[in-house]
Amino acid sequence: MPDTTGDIAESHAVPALCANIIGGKIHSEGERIPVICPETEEVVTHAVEADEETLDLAVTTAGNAFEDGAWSRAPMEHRQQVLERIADLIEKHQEELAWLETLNIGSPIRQSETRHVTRAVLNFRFFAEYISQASGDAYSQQADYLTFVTREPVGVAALIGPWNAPIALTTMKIAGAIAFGNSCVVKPSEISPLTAFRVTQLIHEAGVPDGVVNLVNGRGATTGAALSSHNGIDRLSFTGGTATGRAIMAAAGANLVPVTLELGGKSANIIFDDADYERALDGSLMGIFSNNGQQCLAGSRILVQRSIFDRFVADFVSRTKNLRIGSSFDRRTEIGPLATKSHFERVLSFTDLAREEGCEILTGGGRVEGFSKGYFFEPTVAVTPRNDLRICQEEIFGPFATIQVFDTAEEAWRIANESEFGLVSYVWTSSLDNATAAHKAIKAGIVLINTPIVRELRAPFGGFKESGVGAEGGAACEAFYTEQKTTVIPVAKPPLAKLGSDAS
Ligand code: TXE
Repeated sequence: MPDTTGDIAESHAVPALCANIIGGKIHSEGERIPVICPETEEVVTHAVEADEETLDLAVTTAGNAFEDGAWSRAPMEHRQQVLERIADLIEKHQEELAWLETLNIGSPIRQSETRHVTRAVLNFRFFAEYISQASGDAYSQQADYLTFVTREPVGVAALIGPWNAPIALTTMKIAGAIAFGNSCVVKPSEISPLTAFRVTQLIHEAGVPDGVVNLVNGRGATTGAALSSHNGIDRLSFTGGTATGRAIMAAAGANLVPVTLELGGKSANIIFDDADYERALDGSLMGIFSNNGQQCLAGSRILVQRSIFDRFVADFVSRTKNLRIGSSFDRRTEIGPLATKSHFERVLSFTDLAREEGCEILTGGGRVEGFSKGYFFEPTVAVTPRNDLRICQEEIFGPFATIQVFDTAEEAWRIANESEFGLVSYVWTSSLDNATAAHKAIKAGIVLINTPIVRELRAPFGGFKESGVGAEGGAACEAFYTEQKTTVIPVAKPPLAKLGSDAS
């Protein structure tokens, strides 16, 4: 039986309804979508689906708020203060928001508290600071002319969020969009609307004018599709699966709307025999099992150099068997339930596939015993003979690691790059040659050497290949959420042709 004697997080009120919030007002008419707790399998509340008319109202309201200028033309210092206030409010409600996130998606409460909500606070603080430092360019090389380049907000940003880390990832989009003066329409995943609803309320409480941040709920095929094809939006930022990203980019492209897409991954985690062994082991476990394995940057393909392969596999499996699986509300829990029933079934299907493809499952592969309810999937380790198998090519998005042996650095780079994805790669080595070679050889947007994920908000976060288009981060968001304007002024009176006069 699971042990539930640990430090259980205090419970909080669940919003009676995750309504749409448009122009600062609650809109509760529309189809109800049940919100299910993955641990109890109970419906905890409902989200209200925005139909096409409601969605249209949200986009129009965002556009009007932008034109009105109360936010888009507000002094930078004012926007900065309000962003800081949002961060303060999220911090003040940290326990509540972490609890709601855990209730909604099953992320272990300590991770919700120390990673997800903390990151949401940081997102707003980061952009508050960033906008005060942003600068433009000026060119004076051309005699008699001064040319300067400034940036302006673009208008309405459509922000479509995922369900695996909703508060952390969606607030990155909101903070990035509104910091530069834009309005936005936020659509959280229909699976995980809870924290977006509360954060939108806090954003209003902090003093963002009505209409600047509008929240619409709904399924991807209805509300999401209507939002991405709406001709009133000026930018679209999406985090989610690659297939959905493809559809969204096509829809936005029809209106020439630029997109950023943060999509899936199947990241290699390469361990050389000269690595700091304990740190590599710890980092590899974190890389695949954090957030119940539901993360785009999971180090899901573990590659280990031959001389340490057997030892590493034995230690990795032993630590995996030791992971504390339990209620996500227990602060000691390291693995909680997967977010939804259908996702659980999908992850489970990879167990049969792994066996069919000739992999050896060393631990896990099934439903965790001892729970009468909940989508608990066992942390799983499979040794794979080759990298071209589906098990090594498809994103599983669960606590499911494959381990493969390699001999040389060149072989490791080849395997790492043999993927449609290219989001992240992890490399563990004490050799400077291996580290610099990894930097050059690996085709991924982020290369992490001797560390699990570290999110540097100043730097771009985005994937190569099918892992994405564009990036998020300080300068990347500034470029995406603003338009550049070039202004030319003569500083002398250069001669002009006198067309139509006798002197011409
Ligand atoms: O996500 P979807 P799904 C990966 C992961 C997972 C797979 C599928 O491998 O198993 O994607 O997950 C909205 N127009 N990631 O299907 O569909 C939807 O409502 C507009 C990686 O659950 O991508 C939700 O708000 N919007 C990942 C959002 O897209 C649409 C995070 C994400 O849902 C839409 C999540 C449409 N036609 C899943 N269809 C990451 N990169 O971190 C859906 N949506």
